Amino acid sequence: MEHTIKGVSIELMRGDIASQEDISTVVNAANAELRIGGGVAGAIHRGAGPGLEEECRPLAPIRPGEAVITGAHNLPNKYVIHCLGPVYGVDKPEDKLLENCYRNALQLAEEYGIDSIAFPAISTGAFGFPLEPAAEVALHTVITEVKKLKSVKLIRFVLFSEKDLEMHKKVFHAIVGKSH
Ligand code: AR6
Repeated sequence: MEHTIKGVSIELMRGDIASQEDISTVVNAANAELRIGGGVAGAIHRGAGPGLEEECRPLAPIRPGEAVITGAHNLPNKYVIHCLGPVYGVDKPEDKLLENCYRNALQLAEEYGIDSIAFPAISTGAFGFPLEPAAEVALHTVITEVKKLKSVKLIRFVLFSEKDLEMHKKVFHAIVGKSH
């Protein structure tokens, strides 16, 4: 699914965040230490190779909602933006911290003149954020930020399962149907 808002293409698709060959920057659902982990962080660090952890070391630890940028090493991209999502029920307010992840990632992308960025569904795996409210925060934040973007022209959400993709589509249409 693809939809253009104010000249920025927003795509929702099913896939693996570590195999986005046509995208310049991928976002990592990181841990505070910016180390290899499970889920997205595992796929990204395995794809990038050990050089990524090495580059990350002096940037860690990061706080919930924060984003930092590194090279992509052996991944087929130019940069990785590492975001620490909130642990649901622990890091509060969860919505605000999750919103900060998406906003800070897009701000960093603008600072680096990045034209295309792919996000996973941050915090919805090991960190336990329920999918529907997480999709609402993610899509609402991105759609709100679109008007500020100059260099970013493509924002892709890469969802791991069909169920996750369908939920994001439903939420996206509800938001866009209301305001655009
Ligand atoms: N590509 C796209 N999405 C994926 C992939 C993939 N390769 N693998 C999993 N997902 P998670 P979090 C989905 O747990 O909740 C890590 O261990 C997954 O189904 O990766 O922010 C870190 O080290 C889910 O919908 O991130 C941290 O400690 C979503 O991506 C912690 O987990 C996010 O799941 C971060 O937890």
